[in-house]
Amino acid sequence: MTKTAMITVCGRPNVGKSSLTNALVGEKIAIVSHKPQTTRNRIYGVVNRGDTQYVLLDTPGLHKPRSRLGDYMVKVVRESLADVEAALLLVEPIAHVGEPEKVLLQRIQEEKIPVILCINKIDTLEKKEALLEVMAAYSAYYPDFAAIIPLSARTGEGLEELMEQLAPYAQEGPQLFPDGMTTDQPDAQICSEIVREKMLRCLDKEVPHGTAVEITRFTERDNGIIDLDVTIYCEKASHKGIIIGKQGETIKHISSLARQDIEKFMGTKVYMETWVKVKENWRDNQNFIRSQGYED
Ligand SMILES: Nc1nc2c(ncn2[C@@H]2O[C@H](COP(=O)(O)OP(=O)(O)O)[C@@H](O)[C@H]2O)c(=O)[nH]1
Ligand SMILES: [Mg+2]
Repeated sequence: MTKTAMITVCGRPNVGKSSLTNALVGEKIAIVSHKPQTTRNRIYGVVNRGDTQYVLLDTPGLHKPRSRLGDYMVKVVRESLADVEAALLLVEPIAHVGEPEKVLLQRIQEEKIPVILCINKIDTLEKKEALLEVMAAYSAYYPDFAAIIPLSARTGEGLEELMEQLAPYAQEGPQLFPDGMTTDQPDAQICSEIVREKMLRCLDKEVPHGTAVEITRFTERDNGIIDLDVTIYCEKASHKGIIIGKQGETIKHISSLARQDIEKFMGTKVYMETWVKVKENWRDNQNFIRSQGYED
């Protein structure tokens, strides 16, 4: 590979940034859920095409922060819009430019980054005319999109067109990631994210948003089996009860779903033990969020 391009994927929470990153990388490197604010960190996804390596930066959704963790997530978004070749602004197929889109476009303009508008989830549109209205609303607000591409991270529609549009942004430069490497996330990090994804899927309301997951042991036996100790932190004793569930049913369910995905990802058998601990108001605890890797 002789060319590289760094491309930020940004947008409001829940528009499908992580789904799109996974679809382009061809492997699940970022967790996905139907709840907003699933992604907390910047995650690199690597796509090798011909002589070019594209590095996609999957980012947290831009939102109004209500905790120090939220402040950190918004900072990650800001920083991911500097020193990249181009940005993808991912939007819902709705003919209205909202506040997060306006803020992101302003930032993109300040940094003078070319931006491609990606209208995601077009599989949900019954009438294709609706798409024209979305395009019209966005081009009226921001006439300088380098391209406008309707797509679906779910069905794969439009992804080829998107990759073609990205090609001109590649520049001569050293390969950033070795062949076969699809992300900068260490294995243990992906394992802890998978556990968090299952909590986002299995638990209601604020409970999963107040969780952090730490892999306290990650060892491989001679026969390849991996032993994982997982500690889940939650914000309140009442949340701990909910996560564990009646006779431990909920935590067993979460662990079993997570273990299946981790085994698939690691390609080997995994033994997993899970603990739940209370760490009050950790989302506002600077030292704790730093210890969880949410601060550099
Ligand atoms: N119908 C449909 N749903 C999608 C598409 N892309 C993402 N989603 C769903 O939108 C939700 C949020 O996706 P996620 O990738 O976590 O969004 P993020 O917060 O922007 O990273 C999940 O429930 C996804 O399954 C798409 O192209 N079509
Ligand atoms: Mg995400």
